[in-house]
Amino acid sequence: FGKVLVCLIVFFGFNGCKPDTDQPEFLLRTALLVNEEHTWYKAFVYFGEILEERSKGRIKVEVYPSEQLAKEIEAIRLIQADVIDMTTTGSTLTNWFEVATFCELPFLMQDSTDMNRYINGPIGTLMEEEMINKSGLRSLGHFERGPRHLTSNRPIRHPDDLKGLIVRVPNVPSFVTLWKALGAKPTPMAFSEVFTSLQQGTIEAQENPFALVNNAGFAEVQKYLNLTGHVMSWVYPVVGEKQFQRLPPDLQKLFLEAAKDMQSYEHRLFLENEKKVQDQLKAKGMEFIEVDKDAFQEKCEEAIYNSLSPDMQIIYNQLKKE
Ligand code: CS2
Repeated sequence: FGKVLVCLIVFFGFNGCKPDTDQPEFLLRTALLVNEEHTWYKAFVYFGEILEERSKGRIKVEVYPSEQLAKEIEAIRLIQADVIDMTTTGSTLTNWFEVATFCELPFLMQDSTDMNRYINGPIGTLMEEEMINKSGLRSLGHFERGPRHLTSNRPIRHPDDLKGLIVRVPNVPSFVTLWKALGAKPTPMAFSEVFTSLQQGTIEAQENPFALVNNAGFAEVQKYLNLTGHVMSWVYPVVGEKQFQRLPPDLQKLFLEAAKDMQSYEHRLFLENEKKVQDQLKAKGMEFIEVDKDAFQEKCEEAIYNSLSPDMQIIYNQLKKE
């Protein structure tokens, strides 16, 4: 019923009730999981502004924060159903095609140099092809993210401290493998449910980059920021391929150019933000905990490798060798 309601609201609320004169030729609705303060939201708002200006009002973008329009998986499905148009996503796409696992595989990338090599290398090209062919989404570039860290209400310094800890993870298979292998109890859950579930105690921990921990207000319900740095990752801003193909060639060109500018804009904000958000988290009372990273890596590496299909293991070995 929820989904039907979303469709009705989207169709009639934003399309049907407005007088024709208000309607741009192309209205693109974007569902984001972050709130208005996050760099991804700001980047999409900027994208909308430059698109509207450069297309002389032919394209308009609406951006909905905090999973108000749809949770990540639903957003992908609604884009595929041509109900909404854009979102951000990454390794959640593993549910559609396996190679997406490499944009967020635990303990694979070390730094942004590795990341850029992957994105611009054969693996990045393959990912973008699969994205169109298997999930009907077109990549609009990438947003680099800071490393993911574990937050909790008891300090975690070593995998032994994790015993039985209920950790929320996104709907990403490799994350379930990771936390199981480490001795915790991973529970997949949509992002917008995490705050309340932490508050109510149905989950005890979650893991995300500094920026998102801060953005979602987790400092109110989590005391420790354990510096596990277990995953480096990026997300793709994406548009439905069907929706993209509907644009005439002149607007397609303009759209892709504006997307490049959105990526640079977001990257600037991301770099400015990384240090600032750490200070903000400390000011809100979070205690940063040094962890035995090697112990984490050693305990889960084999399980992660074994969870990959033979084809993905070949890619993994190649990436490790580079
Ligand atoms: C987010 C997601 O839900 C979350 O915790 O950080 O963006 C997550 O990274 C997904 O894997 C991206 O597909």
